[in-house]
Amino acid sequence: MIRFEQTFMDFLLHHQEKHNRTHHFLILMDAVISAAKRIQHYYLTGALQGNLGPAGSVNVQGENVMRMDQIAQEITIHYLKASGRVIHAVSEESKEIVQLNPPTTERARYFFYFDPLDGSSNIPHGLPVGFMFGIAKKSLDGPEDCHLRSGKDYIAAGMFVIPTGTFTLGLRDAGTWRFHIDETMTFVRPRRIILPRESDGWELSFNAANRGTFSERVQRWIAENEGRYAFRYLGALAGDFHRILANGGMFLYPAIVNHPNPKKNRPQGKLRLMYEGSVVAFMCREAGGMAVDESGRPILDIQPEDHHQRTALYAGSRDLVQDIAKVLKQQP
Ligand code: AFP
Repeated sequence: MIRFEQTFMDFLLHHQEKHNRTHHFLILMDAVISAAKRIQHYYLTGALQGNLGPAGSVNVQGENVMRMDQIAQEITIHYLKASGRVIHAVSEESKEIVQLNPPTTERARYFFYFDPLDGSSNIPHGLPVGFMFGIAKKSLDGPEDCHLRSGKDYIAAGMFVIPTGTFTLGLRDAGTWRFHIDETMTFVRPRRIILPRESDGWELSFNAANRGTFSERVQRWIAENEGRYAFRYLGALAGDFHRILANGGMFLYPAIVNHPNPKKNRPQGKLRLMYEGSVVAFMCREAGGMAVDESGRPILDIQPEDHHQRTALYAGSRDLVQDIAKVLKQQP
């Protein structure tokens, strides 16, 4: 007997029909899946094709752009545009908002916030990187002002860990789901992810080399708690958070406030709110967890003032994040 798995598209079709929704979101997600698969193809063959090196330019964040960043950006914009469903996209790779379709057309209804290849330090080695995205929908009731959306306004957020063939998607009020790629390059076998409540397998994930640059209270919290948990760090948010979702614990990228070279301090944090922090926070909430910033405020409540705004991030099992949030809320 041949074993047939439920595909992602079948899963999503059922979800949309169950909730009496249109097929527009399905069409958008088909474009996103096509983009992710094509990026994965370029990444897998990147070492042989000479695509894992620098591109020779600097992005909006002042970071060196890799050739794969450019390829992934071009691929994603192509498929988003072809879907006809996206009004505009905000990408780590583009300072300006990428206008795709006028909001006045009926079928253009989404805003797409993404980092097409997150975790660039892993690129030269061909090690795991992420394609991360959040999706918000235009206001269907009143005039659309295309304002900056906070994470709590997202309708979905997800990440592909490339090239491992795993895809995780959070759907508003409908859980966080994980899919795996099969031999026909189809994402299959939906499995709902709930962050484990038992602390036995919990992990902490942060850049240990930065430890001395965190605030004293964060350093103290780490010193008091780290003995209880395993420690893992890959340096690509999608991969690190993938583990946290499965095993529980917490990913943290705190504000850098005690760097020996004060110019290197990052009191706002390093990660980007709209296409990293809010994406992770959204999946976290739908998996039963939570995420806060350096002041202990829920990430999903932060109203962005800039598309490329940064944030500190503490995301994972609710009890652990609540515990550090208590410390973060205290006056320094
Ligand atoms: P880049 O894509 O700019 O390399 O950043 C990756 C990232 O935003 C995120 O994926 C990682 O969790 C984090 O930065 C790693 O940062 P460090 O290299 O400072 O640990």
